[in-house]
Amino acid sequence: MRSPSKSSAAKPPAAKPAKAKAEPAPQQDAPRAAPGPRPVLTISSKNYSSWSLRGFLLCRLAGLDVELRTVPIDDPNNRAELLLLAPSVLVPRLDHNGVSIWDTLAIAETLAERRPESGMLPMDKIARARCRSISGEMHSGFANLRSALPMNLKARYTRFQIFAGAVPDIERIQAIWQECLDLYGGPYLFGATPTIADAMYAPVCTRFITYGVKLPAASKAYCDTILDWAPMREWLAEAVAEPEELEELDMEF
Ligand SMILES: N[C@@H](CCC(=O)N[C@@H](CS)C(=O)NCC(=O)O)C(=O)O
Repeated sequence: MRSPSKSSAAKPPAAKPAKAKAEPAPQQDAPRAAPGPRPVLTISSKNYSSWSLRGFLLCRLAGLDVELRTVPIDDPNNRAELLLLAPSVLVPRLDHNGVSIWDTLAIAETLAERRPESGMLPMDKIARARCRSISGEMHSGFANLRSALPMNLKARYTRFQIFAGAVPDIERIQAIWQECLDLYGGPYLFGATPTIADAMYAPVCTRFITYGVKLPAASKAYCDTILDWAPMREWLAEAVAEPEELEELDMEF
């Protein structure tokens, strides 16, 4: 499939691999720690990188004021750079309080552990288990959907022929959303405020819109909620302004 393409953004400053350092347990009556350096979230394209988007939404959910550092991942030199940053050679990666965290689900769990008051995970333990389950399902599944409908925030396709193999993924996702909306009353998957699960499914909402996937009313309303979520609007505005264009986009990205 022909698609817009990504370019080289500015090369990020060389980063030293962060040394893992145990965080001291909080002590009673200890003075408040001075705020550390601003956390950094390494991402790639705002238009194409669904995992970068998820990482960003998770940081916003945790109330973390992150500096975004962009690494264009198509350039072999940047892959070497990225390898220094994250052993998986994948983004997103979060550097926070001297600790590096890569892989989106690990970022989600670490932030929820550090900011339990953020509501990133539902308070109720049954809801929390469901939130973790559907987030895990997104993280490890839906391969056909991800390869057949790659994220491309700028694009709009009308009469897009959806690969038959992706249809069960689309149906399963709609069933997940419907169950959550019925159980917790919306507008987010676990009720009035967004959680990790909404960050995980946000790029699916954009894919449904990009490729004109027909949706039942509840799913459509959920997608509208996600697109109107403040950090999502912030990201979308910047993605649209991103200059780069991909020549070919035939991989999940
Ligand atoms: N399982 C990883 C997936 C991350 C991922 O696939 N990231 C893509 C960008 S969306 C990437 O960094 N690709 C690098 C490359 O293909 O060179 C996570 O959860 O963070």
